[in-house]
Amino acid sequence: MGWLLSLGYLTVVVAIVIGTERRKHQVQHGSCSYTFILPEVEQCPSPGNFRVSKSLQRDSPMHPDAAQTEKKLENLESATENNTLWLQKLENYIQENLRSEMVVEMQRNAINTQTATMLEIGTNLLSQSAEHTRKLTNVETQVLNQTSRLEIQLLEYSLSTKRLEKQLLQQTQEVSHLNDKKQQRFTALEARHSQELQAIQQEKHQLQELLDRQGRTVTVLERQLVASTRNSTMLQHQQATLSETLQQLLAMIGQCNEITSLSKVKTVIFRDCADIYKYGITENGIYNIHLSNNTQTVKVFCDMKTRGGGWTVLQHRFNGSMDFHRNWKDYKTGFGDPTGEHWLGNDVIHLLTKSRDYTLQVQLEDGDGSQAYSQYDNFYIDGEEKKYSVHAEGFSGTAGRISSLTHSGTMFSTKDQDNDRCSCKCAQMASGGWWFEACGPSNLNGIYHTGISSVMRYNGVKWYYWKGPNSIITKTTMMIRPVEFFK
Ligand SMILES: *[C@@H]1O[C@H](CO)[C@@H](O)[C@H](O)[C@H]1NC(C)=O
Ligand SMILES: *[C@@H]1O[C@H](CO)[C@@H](O)[C@H](O)[C@H]1NC(C)=O
Ligand SMILES: *[C@@H]1O[C@H](CO)[C@@H](O)[C@H](O)[C@H]1NC(C)=O
Ligand SMILES: *[C@@H]1O[C@H](CO)[C@@H](O)[C@H](O)[C@H]1NC(C)=O
Ligand SMILES: CC(=O)N[C@H]1CO[C@H](CO)[C@@H](O)[C@@H]1O
Repeated sequence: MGWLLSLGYLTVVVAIVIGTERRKHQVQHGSCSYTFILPEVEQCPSPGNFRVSKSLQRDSPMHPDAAQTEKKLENLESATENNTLWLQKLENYIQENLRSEMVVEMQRNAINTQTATMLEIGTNLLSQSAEHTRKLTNVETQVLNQTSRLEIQLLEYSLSTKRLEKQLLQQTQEVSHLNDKKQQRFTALEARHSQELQAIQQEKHQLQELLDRQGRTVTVLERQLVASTRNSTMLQHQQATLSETLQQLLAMIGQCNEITSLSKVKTVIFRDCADIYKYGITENGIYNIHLSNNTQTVKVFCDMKTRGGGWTVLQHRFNGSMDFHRNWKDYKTGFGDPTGEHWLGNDVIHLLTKSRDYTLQVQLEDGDGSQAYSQYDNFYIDGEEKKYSVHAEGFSGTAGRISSLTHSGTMFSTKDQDNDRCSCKCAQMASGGWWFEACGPSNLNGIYHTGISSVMRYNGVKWYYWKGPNSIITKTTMMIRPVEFFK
């Protein structure tokens, strides 16, 4: 197609050339050049208003000189026709020549275009390759960048690992340091501990020694204490003997005053508290008395204040500290201390009341603090062979209008000797030792109860006709005084 187009273009060029330059025309085609000299229309004689157009000539009206001119015109026409023909021939020739030339040219053009395209392609390829190289270089730079970055990172990593290694080293060093310190401290501690242990052991030894010493001193002290108590008892004995001698001296003085004769001096023997009182001792306390036909002395409590004084106490209770639920032998010999709660003893009471006529007084106090007494003008008890049978006459007093003491002749009973008139064992039921009948309205040796209660206690301290069976008696005293005390 391109080939046909270029051919067309050439023809047109030739036509224009022909149209503009008639006289001389040169056509250059490749190495050949063609020069044409063309006939000129202007040299021909012009018949006035001549028009180029043949048709116009033909249409114009005929002139007298027209024959000649017509001839000229016909010549011209033929010449023109010849020229034209010639031109046509020429043209044809040229065209033929041209055609072959054109073919070559076309081929050349084609080659040229091919080379151009090839060049274009080459340039394209070159540009593409340049692009590729650019891209490649980009990629390369990127890769390089990445590698460098990686290298940097690697460097950083190595740096950090180095730092870590350093830290590790430092830490291990510190640890080893610490371990060393610990060991040192341990050893120091161990040493201190051992020292402390030794010190403690030494202290222990010292303490043990101290303890031993203290024990020794304690034993020594104990021995001394025993000795001193012995000394004190000895002193008490001495005091007692001294007081006795004092009493004797006092009695002697009294006798001296009475008799005013020193020749009749004899040792005075006190039979009871009344004797002592009569000799001028009017203070309550413990005194020794001598029983008749007996060298033995008996310690008694003397009440020198109550109703004239001179009372020898047989029984006394006031706080329940002494156990009165005892056997026959205890009641026979007596128990307790004359300063506290006690029973003087049936044998002593028998010996006393057999040697003189005695009045018995029973003093009572209850939980409310109210006091009362019962008195028996004549009182004595038999010996053990008659089971210490009681004999009491001449009742009076404030502790009941009826005597609470059992009938005369009632025998004494304890938990181990049942001498009552009951099928039961009163001493075991009512407790204590007493003159139980069956079992009787009194028992001053019963269980010592405290507190106020409406519950009847059969085994309690009892003096029935004073306040009935429910009264709690908190203080009891049985004491005797010779009948002729005030005579
Ligand atoms: C590597 O690439 C980063 C962006 O990805 C850029 O900021 C940096 O400057 C580049 N480094 C080099 C050395 O080209
Ligand atoms: C006991 O008394 C005797 C003398 O009777 C005396 O030598 C001794 O030192 C006394 N002992 C004490 C511990 O007082
Ligand atoms: C003391 O003994 C005499 C005879 O030695 C005797 O007659 C008297 O009854 C006795 N007195 C008493 C209390 O036993
Ligand atoms: C009872 O009295 C005696 C003598 O005063 C005393 O030793 C004892 O501690 C008293 N007991 C009670 C329980 O109050
Ligand atoms: C005017 C002109 O030159 N005419 C010629 C045209 O060509 C023929 C033959 O070739 C000639 O005979 C004419 O004279």
